[in-house]
Amino acid sequence: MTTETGALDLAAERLDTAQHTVAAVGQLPGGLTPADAYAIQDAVIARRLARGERPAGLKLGFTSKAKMAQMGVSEVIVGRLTDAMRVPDGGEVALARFIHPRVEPEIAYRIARDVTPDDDELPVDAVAPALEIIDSRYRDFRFSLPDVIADNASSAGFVIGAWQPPGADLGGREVRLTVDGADVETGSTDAILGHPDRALPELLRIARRQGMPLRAGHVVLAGAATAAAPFPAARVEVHVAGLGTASVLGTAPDAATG
Ligand code: OOG
Ligand code: MG
Repeated sequence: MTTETGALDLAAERLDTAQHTVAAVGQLPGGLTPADAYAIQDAVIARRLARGERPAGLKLGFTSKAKMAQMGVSEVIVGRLTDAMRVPDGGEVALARFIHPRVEPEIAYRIARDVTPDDDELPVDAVAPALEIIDSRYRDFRFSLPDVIADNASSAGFVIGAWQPPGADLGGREVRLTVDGADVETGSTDAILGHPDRALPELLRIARRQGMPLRAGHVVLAGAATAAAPFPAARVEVHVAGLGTASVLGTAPDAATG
């Protein structure tokens, strides 16, 4: 049975308020189907777009065993990125924007042109190392699969390194996540579904099923290659062998003056 629209709207309002007031909420009532959960996500995104944000792409979640094990979830999910979530490479982000942010190393693909129903694969014109900032709106990052889908897959921010032409094999590359230069997570791009390029058909399949458009210039995040790490007031950097780096500085209010 599907949940009534009124209940879905209420859940969306709760999650949206949690995001922009930076205050965690409890999990949603049980019994939601994945379809209900994506309907809530749609309503959460509609609210953000109504405030002037623009769609910037899509992200996959739980494409690696490390992430599935860390979060106790075992199904690939999709969330939406907006321009308000983007942080320039090498830039700063105030940690006060988030409830309990974590950061993870990712691979980004750029969509070459608007995707149509006739496309049987995603047209990609560039690839880049990337960081994703995730921030569950649920207390203690505790959620069920429908909860996290409804919460836009914990999306909160993203950083894209220098775009490069596609073509080189992105499989089997070492991935490192560093904080102030020290390794905190290490892994391989093959942790992402066996090969990061496998994220693309998976994304196309779910995006189509859910009616999520993909436009020229949109970013696709393939999913973290390692578990996520807490995002501290420090410089966080992703290093992907042969592909480069992307970094962001988390800033906290200065205790002396604030
Ligand atoms: C959900 C987001 C998962 C990934 O890369 O696997 C994700 C979460 O862990 O809170 O972004
Ligand atoms: Mg991610």
